[in-house]
Amino acid sequence: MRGDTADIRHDWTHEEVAAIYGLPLTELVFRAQAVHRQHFAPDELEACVLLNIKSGGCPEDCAYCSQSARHDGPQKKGTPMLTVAEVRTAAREAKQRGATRFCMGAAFRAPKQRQLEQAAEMIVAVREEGLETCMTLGMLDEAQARFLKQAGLDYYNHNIDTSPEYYGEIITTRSMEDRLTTLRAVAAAGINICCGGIIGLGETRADRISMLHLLATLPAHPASVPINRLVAIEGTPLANATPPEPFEMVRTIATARILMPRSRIRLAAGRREMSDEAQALCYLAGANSIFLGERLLTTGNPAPDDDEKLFHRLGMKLQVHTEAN
Ligand code: SAM
Ligand code: DTB
Ligand code: SF4
Repeated sequence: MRGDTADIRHDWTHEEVAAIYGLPLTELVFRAQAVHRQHFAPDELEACVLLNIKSGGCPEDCAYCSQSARHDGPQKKGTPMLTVAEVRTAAREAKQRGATRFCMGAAFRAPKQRQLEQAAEMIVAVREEGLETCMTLGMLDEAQARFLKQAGLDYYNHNIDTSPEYYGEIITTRSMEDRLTTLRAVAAAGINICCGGIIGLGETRADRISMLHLLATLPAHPASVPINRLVAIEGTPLANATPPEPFEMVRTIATARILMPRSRIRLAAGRREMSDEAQALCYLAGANSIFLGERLLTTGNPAPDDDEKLFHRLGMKLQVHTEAN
């Protein structure tokens, strides 16, 4: 067992994770909320804003993604990287909107040196605007991770996406081991890890349990754990995937909260497609982070006004300060 407090465990067994996931929903949510309150205020949400700094034309074949050059999705073709000035403007707007973290995504398999240098300039600009920085640029080696750390990067997002068993049905152009290698490089550079997955890819409950088990048995729990609900996109192999049952999202989030008590669990992509009631259950189950703003990377997110109304109805507020701002 490792970790800084007695309730942080890295030795969860598969059976334990399955037993938690399968509890009666009322019991599961109760336990998750009890754990949540030991570490976080129950009425507070972290708000992150996403920006696609390089869209489309990606050589990878992730079956869910609109940006793969291998599918006929809306972002099959690539566009150039944004300028630092464009990124700064978007970060300023995000800050005004109440976000504390700015997450920049690029449709890369792995960044080239010139692209890393541009990313470094963006990190500096976003920090100057008073926001935490997060990037997701595909695979990194240790030298690349150290370079981003030196530029001031706070978080790196790299998801495992699904279970090791189901992974090959979703992505064939890079392996789960490749992903774990990048996560090790990011951790070695001292960058906080943001790592989660997607629900609704056609996986089974056993796959969801296995994905959670892998996340919770990493050498350190990811500081942020995004749980995405598949946004089904026309032209991708998963365009007609059956939407996940809302309670499976709730169970996944509650189990993540119990397994990784100090991590920020993010109700990530897919909120626009969820009812207010389903979202509220996710917050009750321990989700305490969201993407704010009308855009994700290539798809829509709830309108900020609608979010404000919902959070008001639920009596929830956005987190105001972080260490970085
Ligand atoms: N290209 C980089 C990579 O994949 O590592 C970074 C960007 S990629 C879009 C980041 C993550 O967003 C994916 O790993 C996946 O978990 C999530 N994602 C992408 N498309 C999605 C979709 N349609 N629905 C839900 N989540 C999605
Ligand atoms: C994550 O876990 N979800 C975000 C972020 N990390 C990069 C991406 C969601 C993308 C949703 C589909 C789209 O907009 O293309
Ligand atoms: Fe490329 Fe990332 Fe989309 Fe996969 S998820 S196709 S790596 S942009």
